[in-house]
Amino acid sequence: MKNYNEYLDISDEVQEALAKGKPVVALESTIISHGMPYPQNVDTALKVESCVRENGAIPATIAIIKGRLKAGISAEEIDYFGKKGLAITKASRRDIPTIVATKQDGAATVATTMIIAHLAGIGIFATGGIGGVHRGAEVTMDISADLEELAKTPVMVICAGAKSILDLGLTLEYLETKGVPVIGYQTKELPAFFTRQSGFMLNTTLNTPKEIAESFYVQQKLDFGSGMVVANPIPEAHAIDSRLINDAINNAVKKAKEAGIHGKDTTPYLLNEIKEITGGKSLEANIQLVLNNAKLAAQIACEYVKC
Ligand code: PSU
Ligand code: MN
Repeated sequence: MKNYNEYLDISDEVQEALAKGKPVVALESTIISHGMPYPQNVDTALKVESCVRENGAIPATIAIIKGRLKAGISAEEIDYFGKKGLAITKASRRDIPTIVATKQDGAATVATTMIIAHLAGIGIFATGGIGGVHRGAEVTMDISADLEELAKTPVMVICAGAKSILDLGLTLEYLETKGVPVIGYQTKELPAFFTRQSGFMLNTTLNTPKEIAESFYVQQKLDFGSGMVVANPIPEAHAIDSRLINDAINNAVKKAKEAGIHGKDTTPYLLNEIKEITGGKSLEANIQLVLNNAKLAAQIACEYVKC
């Protein structure tokens, strides 16, 4: 059996699936603690795991618990993360060494989930939205560590694009510079999380899970070392009217600026503000798009094991 990293614990179920070459899908935990309120966060995380199973793959929710890097956590542990919410440290790459050394808990962002998934030998990961280049980054330099991770860690991230709390144009430019493929799943346009469209056209569109899995396989065989983004638009029935959501986002961004919110608090602050402004509409859309991504990720994982 593979000699895993000394700080890593892989659940029995995930270890067995990996050993047998079964499809596995990684899931993040910051979306649980920082992305949604309790109890919807726990309910969603458990539903997402079920959705992965229903579509033929094994889920591995990823987190840091008492300094251990975990690939595959229990329903009790998901509940613990959901209840503690913002009191858990949001852990990106820079935070991992100290959290592990001091045996703390950490919620895995997209960057950290990619790192732990890769250590565990999991290549496919589903979430809601990735971090990116924030609006005003030309002054604040607020660029999510998620983008740099995509540049250097070979994990595929299936998401609903990115929220327009970010500068989506600059986010795409950054990923292009770093050589990260951004594949539109049955779309020519980058989806903007709550909406199917953003106005930003993509370089690549693929229409089947098989084509996506095969593209990722080639990227691995070429040993590029970088990740891949699969942008999967929110189902039409759950999309939010773009005028409504853009107004909410613009107001939230303005309020964050006035309140002096910065650094890693920015994304959770904006998500909560948008939820308040839309009267919970954004939360329902968020839940639906994560489920939609989990389904596609499981389908891709099922094709990937055949490559
Ligand atoms: N975008 C969302 N929901 C989220 C996040 C991003 O729509 O929950 C979380 C993810 O965990 C992502 C992190 O990795 O926020 C990015 O934070 P930052 O912008 O501080 O890098
Ligand atoms: Mn940031």
